[in-house]
Amino acid sequence: MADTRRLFFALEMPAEVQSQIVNWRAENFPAEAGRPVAAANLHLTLAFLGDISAEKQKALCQLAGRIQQSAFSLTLDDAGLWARSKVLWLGPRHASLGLIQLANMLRAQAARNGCYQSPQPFHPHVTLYRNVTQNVAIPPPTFRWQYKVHEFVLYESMFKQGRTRYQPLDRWPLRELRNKDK
Ligand code: 2AM
Repeated sequence: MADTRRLFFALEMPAEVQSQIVNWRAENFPAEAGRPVAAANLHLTLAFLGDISAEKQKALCQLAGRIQQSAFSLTLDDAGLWARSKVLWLGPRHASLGLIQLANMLRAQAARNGCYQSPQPFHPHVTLYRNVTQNVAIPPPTFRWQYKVHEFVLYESMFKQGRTRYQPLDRWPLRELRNKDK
């Protein structure tokens, strides 16, 4: 499509967590488990926007900038396999209210601006493998990564020379928690 970019809002993952997860993945899954997502591409999507115009991007960025949301902690302590989409994922067993509110706000703003949003409820996840082979066993839930989320990011999904890369375009801070909010 002319003059459109494939965009989504997401949470960045700290580089040290990306590399810990990739090491854990290599130790816990067979090489033929599926197509592993590159370490630098591990992220948690909040709202997928699709291929959108610069005008729509600007409108959605303005709305994103008005979001008043507190920082929150993200714990990745669950994993699962979606057989239909052949995706193996990590996610939080209990998503914080902050995460759900932020995603719901961005998804509602996207929907109101004509970006199709899946009717499925938001299921926060980090995709670890795509095209998963049928018989992959999920390791026992002894893993746990936790980090504080201070901002959310607008990414462009780019496909070049056979590789997908997610390029951060813009970012917005979350409010730091005051003592009385903790
Ligand atoms: P996934 O990891 O579950 O595939 C960039 O493609 C990001 O947007 C991915 O994290 C992807 O989620 C998410 N996404 C959500 N809906 C999508 C769609 N319809 N097409 C492509 N990506 C989508």
